[in-house]
Amino acid sequence: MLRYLTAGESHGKGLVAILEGMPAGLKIDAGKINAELKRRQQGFGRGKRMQIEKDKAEILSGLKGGMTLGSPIALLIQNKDYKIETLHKIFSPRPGHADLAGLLKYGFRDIREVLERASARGTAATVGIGAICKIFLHEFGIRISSRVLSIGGENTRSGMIGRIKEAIANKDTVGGIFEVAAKGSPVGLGSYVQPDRRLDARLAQNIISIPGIKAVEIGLGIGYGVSFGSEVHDAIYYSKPKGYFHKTNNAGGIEGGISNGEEIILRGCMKPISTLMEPLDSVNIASKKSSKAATERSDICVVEAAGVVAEGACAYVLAEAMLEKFGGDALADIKKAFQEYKRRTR
Ligand code: EPS
Repeated sequence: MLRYLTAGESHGKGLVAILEGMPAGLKIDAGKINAELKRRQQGFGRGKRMQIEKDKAEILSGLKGGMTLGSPIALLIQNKDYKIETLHKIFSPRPGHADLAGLLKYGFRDIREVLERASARGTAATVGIGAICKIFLHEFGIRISSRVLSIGGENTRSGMIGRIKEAIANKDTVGGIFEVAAKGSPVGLGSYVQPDRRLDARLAQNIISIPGIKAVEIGLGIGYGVSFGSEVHDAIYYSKPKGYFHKTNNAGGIEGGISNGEEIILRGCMKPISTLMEPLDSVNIASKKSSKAATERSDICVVEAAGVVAEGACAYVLAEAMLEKFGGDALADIKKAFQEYKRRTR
């Protein structure tokens, strides 16, 4: 089935991703992968690193003449800011980052050795994989988008910009909430028969594994916890031209761990970036004396970029679920199975 691995450090030579299980016969436009990488680099509140990098994916394998071969697709995104061997050591872990737990876990004496791989720089690889999955999903009319819902509790455009400016002025950082929507998913992706086959569980895992994400909700999410059933369950209707349909979508397109044919909607909550230019209390790991946490060049707010990464994660899960349901080694076989299923469920 579909699977992927990534490798790479923030200031290493580059990021690598291998995607295996894409069927043969899919046309890959490298420009589309690079457009997604560019989207990930944007948003008000990004730091200086994004002025250095111009992320571009080199496709190393899996394609001939722009068409997939069914073999593993390997991507390489080179780091312009390659300097891992010469960077200074870090001794004061940042509260909120992987620094201290990672140091103790791996037995390092330099926090640098944790943060190079724990860095959200690695999300560029996820976006590259997600872009290929999006190209696959487009063949079936499935489209994924995202938007920022709020930053620091503000949900108007000027309010959100205001919060980021406030964070910049105070040498602080700020988090927020983004929403991802997938239009055009067929009914029947995922299954209730085992916990690890549930589509909502798989989406949640892939979204919460993006660095900095502390909560995920699907559809009405935690809003269900303050409502009566009669107020929130999506009533079912039928008409000849439409087939079965709902007038509301509190379920966020998933019932019983299965896509129900409505738009799939999920939200992620991103904590404020943990590198603060006015650092919090910490402890020097060499002297064990109190000190302020290390300061590193960083971003102020990356909620918009996190939404782009979450689109990629969502695309990967939906592509995997599509391949499970309609699986085949050639795109033409999958399309045939998909059309047949559409006819049956119409
Ligand atoms: C990032 C690149 C990194 C960070 C950021 C994400 O670059 P540098 O460390 O060289 O500035 O800006 O990662 C973090 C803030 C973090 O805490 O992990 C990127 O490419 O998105």
